[in-house]
Amino acid sequence: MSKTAVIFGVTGQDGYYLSKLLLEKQYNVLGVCRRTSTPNTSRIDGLIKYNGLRVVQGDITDFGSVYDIISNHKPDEIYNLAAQSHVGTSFDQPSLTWDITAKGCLNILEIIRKSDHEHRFYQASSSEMFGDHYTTSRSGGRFQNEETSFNPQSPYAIAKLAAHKTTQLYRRAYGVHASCGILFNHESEMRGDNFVTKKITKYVGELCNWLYNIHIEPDDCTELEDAGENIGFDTSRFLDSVVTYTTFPKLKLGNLEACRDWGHAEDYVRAMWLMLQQDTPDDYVIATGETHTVEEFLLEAFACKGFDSHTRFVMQDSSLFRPSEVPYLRGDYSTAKEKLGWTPKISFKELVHRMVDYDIKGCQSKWRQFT
Ligand code: NDP
Ligand code: GDR
Repeated sequence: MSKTAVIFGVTGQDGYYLSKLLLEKQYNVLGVCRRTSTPNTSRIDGLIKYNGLRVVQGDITDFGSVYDIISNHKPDEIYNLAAQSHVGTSFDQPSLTWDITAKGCLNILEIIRKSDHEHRFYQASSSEMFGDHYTTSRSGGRFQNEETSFNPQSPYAIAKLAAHKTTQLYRRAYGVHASCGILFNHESEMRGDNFVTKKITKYVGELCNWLYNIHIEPDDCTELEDAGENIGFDTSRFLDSVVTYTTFPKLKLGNLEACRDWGHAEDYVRAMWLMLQQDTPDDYVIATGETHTVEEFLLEAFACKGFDSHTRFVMQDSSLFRPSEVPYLRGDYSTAKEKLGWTPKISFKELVHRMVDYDIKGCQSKWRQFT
């Protein structure tokens, strides 16, 4: 008989990839969506229409709706991906972040504890919980693994750590089959627009379409001038028209020095599922073992479309720096490799190229409207 899984946070990036994976494995998948005034299901509309994903309305901060969903559907597996997941936003909305990201997890666990059905539970923990802590190897390399201590640096990370500790407590004290995936940054074509990787790849996508539209090849950007917040292009060499000067807005970013361990979400949801297939619940670091600065991500995204430099397209904006930052993340996923047989398949370079290609295609229809 098919298993039933409930996914909180089904409308997000990971919700899309996890639903797809579980549907391929013949699960009955029920996704929980919160009520919004405009539809929030754009990522999963195809899965609903063609692949049998069912959705139900509910909000993780509302105990009653979470209770109804779990007791009515008696899922074998429950994945908690729901969160206010933007670290920068958590500094502006700490209370909301706490309610969703910490209290929401407690709501689910409390219902599982009182249920007479056996549910396996996955909690989406985060490498942000390490904050500025890391372990140093004998050779001097820095990394984080399951033994590294936590020192959260944002309201988001504090809420995630509370949820992580609560999940461990319910496992230890009440015997709940609950596992935490301590996932490092993972991105994809489906990444939310305000995370740094997507901001960059979307910008490259728009820029390429714009340049093609005025007949300039990316590697022929010799006409560029710096004009404050815009890049000026003298198009007289390319266009016959009288109007020969035009501008394109620069990409505004914050800290470019932070190091992140970036993988692809498709690989990471596989690890979530594997955790719930183990007889004994546990916590696992999921990462690639490589780290790159934000600037390196920028370089790769521009270089893959033939730009020899990104610097003239980018300006730093002080409002995008965070009050406190996580400087360095590089995960050691040896435990997951040994116990789950998990390794990442998609490289940093492939990740960046896939995102840029997707965003170039995505912007084409937008530019067609104007041509
Ligand atoms: P997203 O921000 O893309 O998705 C978050 C999901 O949570 C959305 O479906 C959102 O719904 C839902 N949600 C927010 N508030 C509520 C609420 N009150 N009730 C019900 N659902 C709610 O995140 P990702 O998919 O990238 O990440 C999935 C999880 O993994 C998150 O918990 C995140 O914190 C964590 N994580 C992510 C990492 C990453 O690099 N991506 C790394 C480590 C951990 P809506 O669409 O309506 O906003
Ligand atoms: P992060 O991801 O905070 O690591 O959290 P994000 O992409 O937001 O930031 C990564 C790094 O880039 C720097 N940065 C910027 N970030 C954003 N969003 N926008 C900018 O303009 C910008 N400029 C520079 C940031 O300061 C940071 O150092 C992600 C989320 O998915 C969390 O939910 C998850 O838990 C962690 O990854 C692991």
